[in-house]
Amino acid sequence: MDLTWNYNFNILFIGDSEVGKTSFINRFVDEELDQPYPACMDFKTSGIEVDEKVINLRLWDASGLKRYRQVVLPLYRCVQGICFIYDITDVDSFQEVTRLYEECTKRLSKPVPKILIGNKADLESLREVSYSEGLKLAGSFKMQFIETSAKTGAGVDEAVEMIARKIPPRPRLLKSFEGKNTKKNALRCQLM
Ligand SMILES: Nc1nc2c(ncn2[C@@H]2O[C@H](COP(=O)(O)OP(=O)(O)OP(=O)(O)O)[C@@H](O)[C@H]2O)c(=O)[nH]1
Ligand SMILES: [Mg+2]
Repeated sequence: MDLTWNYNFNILFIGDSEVGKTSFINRFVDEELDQPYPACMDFKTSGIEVDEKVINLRLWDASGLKRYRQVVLPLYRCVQGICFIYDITDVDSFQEVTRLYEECTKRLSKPVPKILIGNKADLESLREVSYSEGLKLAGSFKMQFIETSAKTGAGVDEAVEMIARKIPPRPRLLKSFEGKNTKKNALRCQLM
C-alpha cells in the first residue's frame, strides 16, 4: 500500500428511526444481527479490501430519533461518505430521506460521496416503496442505489463496498499536525 495516502474513511449512516441503521452496521462488522440497543451516536470500525487496497472504515451510526437530531450535525463536516437509509416497508422513512438530504447539503463544507440504501428487503410482502421509486430518488440526488437486508445480509457488503469505492483517498495529513496541539487539530486527528 502507498503510505502517502490515507485510507481511513468515516462513513455516516443516517435515516429515520427503526430503518435498521444499527442492524446494518452490526451485520457488516460482526456478521450477525445483534439486537440493537438505542444510542444517540455510536461507531464501529472495520476493514475491507477494495482493488488490493485495505480500507479502514469507521461506520458512524446516528440515531434517527427526532430528539437526537442535533447530535449528528457536527459530524457532517468530518465524514468522507454518507449512506442514507430508509425502510422499504415504511413510506414515511422514504420521505424522510429528502429532508435529511437537504439538511446535510446545507451543512456539508464540501460535497462527499453519498448512496441510498433501501433496507428490510426481506419483507417483500410488506413493501410500501418500490425498487423503481428508490432508484428514481437516488437518481434525482445523483446517488447510487441498493436494496439490502440487515436480517439476511443480502446486499450489505455490496452497499459498503459501493460507498467505499466512491471515496477518493486523501493525502496523509498527520505530519502537518506535529507540534500543533490545538483543539481543532486534535479533533481532526481523531477522525482520521
Ligand atoms: N426484517 C428485518 N428487520 C430488520 C432489518 N433491519 C433491522 N431490522 C429490525 O428493525 C428494528 C429496528 O432496527 P435498528 O437497527 O434498531 O434501527 P435504527 O435505524 O438503528 O433505529 P434508531 O437507532 O432508532 O434510529 C429492529 O427490530 C431490527 O431487528 C431487516 O433488514 N429486515
Ligand atoms: Mg440505531
